[in-house]
Amino acid sequence: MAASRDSQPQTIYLKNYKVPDFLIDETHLDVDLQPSATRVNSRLVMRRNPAAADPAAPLLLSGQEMKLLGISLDGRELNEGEYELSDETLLLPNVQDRFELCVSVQIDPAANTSLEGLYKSRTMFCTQCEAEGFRKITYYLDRPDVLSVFTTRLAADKALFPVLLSNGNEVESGELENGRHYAVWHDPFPKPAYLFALVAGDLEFIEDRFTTCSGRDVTLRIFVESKDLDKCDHAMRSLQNSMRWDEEVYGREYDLDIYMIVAVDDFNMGAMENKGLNIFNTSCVLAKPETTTDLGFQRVESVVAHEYFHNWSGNRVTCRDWFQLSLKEGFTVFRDSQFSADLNSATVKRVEDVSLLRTLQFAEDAGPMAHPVRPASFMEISNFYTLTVYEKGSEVVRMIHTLLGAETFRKGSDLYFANNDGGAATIEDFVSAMEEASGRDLSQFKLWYSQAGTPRLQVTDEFDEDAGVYRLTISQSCPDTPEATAAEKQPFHIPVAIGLLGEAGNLAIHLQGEAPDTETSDNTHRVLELTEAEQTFAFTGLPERPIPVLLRDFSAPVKLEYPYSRAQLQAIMSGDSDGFSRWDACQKLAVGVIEDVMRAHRGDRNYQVDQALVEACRAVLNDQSLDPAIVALMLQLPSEGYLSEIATVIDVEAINFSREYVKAYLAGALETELNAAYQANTDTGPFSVDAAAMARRSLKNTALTFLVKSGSDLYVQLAQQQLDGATNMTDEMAALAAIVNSDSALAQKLAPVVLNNFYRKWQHEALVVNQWLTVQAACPLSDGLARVQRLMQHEAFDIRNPNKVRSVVGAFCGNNPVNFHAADGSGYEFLADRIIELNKLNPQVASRQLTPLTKWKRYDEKRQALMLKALQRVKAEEGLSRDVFEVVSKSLA
Ligand code: B3K
Ligand code: ZN
Repeated sequence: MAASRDSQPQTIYLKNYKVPDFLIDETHLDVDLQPSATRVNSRLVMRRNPAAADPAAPLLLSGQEMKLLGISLDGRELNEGEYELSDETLLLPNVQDRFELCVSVQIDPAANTSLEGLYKSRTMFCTQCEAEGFRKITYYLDRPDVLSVFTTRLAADKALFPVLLSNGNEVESGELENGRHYAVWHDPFPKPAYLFALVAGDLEFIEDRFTTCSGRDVTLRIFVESKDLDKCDHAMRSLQNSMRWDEEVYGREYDLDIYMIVAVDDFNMGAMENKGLNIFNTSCVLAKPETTTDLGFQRVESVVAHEYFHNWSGNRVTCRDWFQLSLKEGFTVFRDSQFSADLNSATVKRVEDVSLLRTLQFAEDAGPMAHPVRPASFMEISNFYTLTVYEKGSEVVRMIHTLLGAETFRKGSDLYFANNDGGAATIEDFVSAMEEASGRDLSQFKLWYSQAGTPRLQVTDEFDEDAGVYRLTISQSCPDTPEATAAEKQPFHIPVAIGLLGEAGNLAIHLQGEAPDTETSDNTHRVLELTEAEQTFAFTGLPERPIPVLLRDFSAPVKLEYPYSRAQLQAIMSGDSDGFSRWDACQKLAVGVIEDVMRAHRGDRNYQVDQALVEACRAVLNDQSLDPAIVALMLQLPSEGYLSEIATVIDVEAINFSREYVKAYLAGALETELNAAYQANTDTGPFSVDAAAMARRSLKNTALTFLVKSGSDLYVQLAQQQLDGATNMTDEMAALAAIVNSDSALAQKLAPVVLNNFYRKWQHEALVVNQWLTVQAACPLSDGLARVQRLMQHEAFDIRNPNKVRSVVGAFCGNNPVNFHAADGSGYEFLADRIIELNKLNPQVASRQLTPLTKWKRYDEKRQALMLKALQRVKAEEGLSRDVFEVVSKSLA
């Protein structure tokens, strides 16, 4: 069981950072694995840090949830009076300047349901140490600025755990008595404890190789349970592609002789970049066409890449302290998004990233947990693995890339890696390398790291026809966030990429007062730099009043307001050269049309769907020059999550009703085109996961979803045919969801049957069953809570498995707004019950699941009261984990 605390958690501040008093040159671990009584003996070669402030400081080690068996200092056993033990620390008041410390502890991995530290996942032992899990394995200086060379000896029962792995290279192995065996691993690269890993299990592996740019041969292994061996090829290819890409684009070569990935079923997040031994959630490694959707394939590719890229941005150069988390996470997300953009469609990737950011990160920025990309304080660091640190952090790096250009950015990243290799760095180190490479002053830009909240840009324009001068005036502001009021915030340095669109296409851009030679090769695209609260940019030589295409490629994570007419949006949709802006114009048009219906719905008036949207969508469907994936994205209406994020007060029912209404209307009006798109994009040949094939499936299934929405039995039957004949999970799942989510009589008659058949067919594939759970938990039809309660009783559900919790609780509370926000508050009470239950088992998952309740201020008064009541009930619970306490108390503050 996870430990609970007696006292209120302390807040930790960035401004109080101090260098460690001690360093650990060598860490020798001897781990004797037993499910309920694992013995960990450590031998630490330590010395005082010459840079420490206090040359006589006592030695304070972190450690929790373990039984101390013995301590010796330089070979002498210490008695109880020579150290002080508390729930979370071990203090040795008197140590020399150099010494060897040996500590022996006993831990209970089988009872560790927090999935942090050493734990059991099904039949295997594995670890998760980031951020502060190592202190559950042994007493240690568990902080990222203490780097040590690790040697790890593992011993376990050979029949049950034939494979024994840790970081680095295996240097020894052999047999022991009683059917046990051992292996010794040595990692030559000094690393912080959060990158330590061990695995023991009955695993098999696929193996391949990679020859690095300097000609070194690296062995690549992916370890899984034998039943999953047929699902590793895509991850292996993704790994090889990542290794090649990082050499080509960032000049980064892999450093060890072996790279291992292990897949485990019970994992709190996607994956972990432990040095040389990545541990992955099965959902982010395993993929084969029959069981995995295209989205699943893409996720595997990007997570494999992300963890691989951490070998440089995270491992070779790590973080000085956890406030710098975005230094490795923001940068690595940026790197993996560049990789995915390069390997697949750049526009599709950009649209997906921006949708996530605008829906979920913007909501985080506007809620009680809002924090800067580099937070100034926290109670529990696990709560700060957020969309802000990851996705907004990536956008901040992207802005530097935009401001500097690819070539200079690369010089900056080379400098950053060279200057900080083998060390623990800060965000300043990163930005100053970029400054040095570019000769630019990024001090104002750094406000992106310290000021929370989503900046708001308001744009007005005027055109002087006689002079041919067009002026754009942009003003910026940033709303209040917990750490600062709007008035306290300073203007950001914001790159605003623009185009100017004329009747016949994009116009040449001449910025007034700028010498012609500063123009870029593409004179129809410019990056304006907004640095003041308000700034005017004048463009000369314009033959006509242009339509401004603002924030192309989403050049900054801001909310931009400009009063576009629907005709202007249509013009951008069909005429601009930036794929992202075309999609964005379509979204804006759809938002306007859905809002029309919402207004009519509230006022009980007749609904009218603006033909502009219908015709725009028709044009998109008929445009043979467009990538089918883009067509699919343009047709998909803005999500309920996004519509909620931009609403003043979130009216869940009106949002759901209006969006569904417009969808059904489009389905009817565009039936012919949708049908044609369905037929034209149905592949009969062999299955492929290349971008073109995925694009066709995406459009085909988008068309199917619309067609089923039209209500005609014909299309429900089409979905059933697709379900029965599918040879891949993308088609199968899309058809299943279309039937389950349709309220037509035929679909509702079919739904229980197809769900049952599906379960019977896939019950032995956990990842497929999770998708089956999600489809049902997220189904917006009435009685959602009853459905979810039934799912929780199903044999396939297990509250100890985070993937199952996300598939049922997460999908219902986060992805099924009409049911979760039921007017009687039953959804809120359900979530509070789950949080209370999970708090004891797995605090990290519990606190993550709380997110929907933290947004209570965004709803009507009745719902606010009910959400508050649920939060207060959680807060009143005895023994709240630090994780849940922090989120719940900040939400109620
Ligand atoms: N670095 C890990 C995240 C660890 C989360 C710990 N609560 C995975 C990643 O971002 O690559
Ligand atoms: Zn990461």
